[in-house]
Amino acid sequence: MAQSALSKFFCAQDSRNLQSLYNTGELETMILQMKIKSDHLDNVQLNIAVMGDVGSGKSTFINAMRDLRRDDQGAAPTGNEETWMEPTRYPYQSLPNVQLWDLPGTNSFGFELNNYLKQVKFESFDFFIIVSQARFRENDAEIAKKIQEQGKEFCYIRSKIDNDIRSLKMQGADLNEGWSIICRDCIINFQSVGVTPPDIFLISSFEREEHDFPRFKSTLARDLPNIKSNVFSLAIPKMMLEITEPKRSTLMTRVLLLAILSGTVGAVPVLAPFPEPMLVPVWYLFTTIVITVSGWIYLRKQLGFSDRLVQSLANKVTKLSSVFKAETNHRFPRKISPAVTNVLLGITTVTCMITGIKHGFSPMAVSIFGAASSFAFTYKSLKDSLNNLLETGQRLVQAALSRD
Ligand SMILES: Nc1nc2c(ncn2[C@@H]2O[C@H](COP(=O)(O)OP(=O)(O)OP(=O)(O)O)[C@@H](O)[C@H]2O)c(=O)[nH]1
Ligand SMILES: [Mg+2]
Repeated sequence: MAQSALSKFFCAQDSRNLQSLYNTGELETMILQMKIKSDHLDNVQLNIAVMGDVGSGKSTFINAMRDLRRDDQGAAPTGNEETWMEPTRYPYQSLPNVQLWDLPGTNSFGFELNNYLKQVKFESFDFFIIVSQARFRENDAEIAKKIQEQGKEFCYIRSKIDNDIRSLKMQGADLNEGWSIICRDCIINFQSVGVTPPDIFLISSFEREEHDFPRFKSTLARDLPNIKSNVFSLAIPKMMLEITEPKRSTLMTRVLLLAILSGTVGAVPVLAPFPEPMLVPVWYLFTTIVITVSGWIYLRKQLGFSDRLVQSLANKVTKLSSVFKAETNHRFPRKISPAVTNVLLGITTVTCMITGIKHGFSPMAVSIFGAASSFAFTYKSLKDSLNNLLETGQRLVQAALSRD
């Protein structure tokens, strides 16, 4: 089920289209096309993982969701002796494009959580249902933490509630109060491990019209669009990586060529020594700056990134301007460091050259040093600029497409 982020949301033709818009510098049109998609995610398939300890009632719950009994054709195998070791997919006909995945019990691989998560391809699921019986489990808390770390959502099902009701009745306890205690206990347990408590449902898979079962089904149907758009937002960085990678490679080759050009031009005094040695640093400085700045303008143009773009998008996408400004301000300290490093590198190089000339180093040696420095300076500055522009483009897309 491993699927690229782009192909999950866009058909092959649309993906190619997005890539070609990006390649031709039409970032704005590309963002608007992605925005249209993010508003219409009806056809996107949602993979819901049903997780929980062995025997917690996952398979029976999936059957109940699909209105099947254990012996019906297509029903998930259930029973105390059944332990299903492979994630298995079951379509949920009540909601289009929703697949319920019956996962092996979280304590069924011997059990090392990270190993388990890897085995079941945890990251490929979009939404999670944790099924737990009788009491809150340590594994439930650990899984919940992992889900929230991914920025995804989940709900918590306390299964076999018919058993709890029976024992409450046998003890003569108040059912409503028993109900509240169970919910409160779950909330406290989630909070104690730093997890924001999810929606909690108390259900019996044998009593599908009772307790919280009907509420669970309607909540899932109601929340589906939000879940999908959250999944879309989370996938944006991966999608952008897929879209930008071919162009990034091409531009990196151009950066290397420009750096070689810069180094070669910087080496001119080696081939034809200047009559005035002090002209060597001036020549170095001039050629390096001209080539680097031209390269930077070229990269910006190639990536279709401009202030006009931000303004134009801000007019079309609500709140984009403020979101973008906030993001930019937030990241400013991190972004300034490569620029400062590059300027310092340039100043140090020129100072070294001048000092070298003053101390009688041969103009040839100074020129070779200048040529090597020209190459290094242009390469580093343009590489940093390229990464910077790609990152800014990505944040722009993220800001334009995220939920308000
Ligand atoms: N009383 C009661 N029993 C249930 C309920 N749901 C499941 N069971 C029983 O619990 C046992 C385990 O149920 P399964 O659905 O197979 O549990 P599972 O989580 O899929 O188990 P593994 O696949 O082995 O991890 C079975 O005997 C079910 O009949 C429920 O809501 N109420
Ligand atoms: Mg099972």
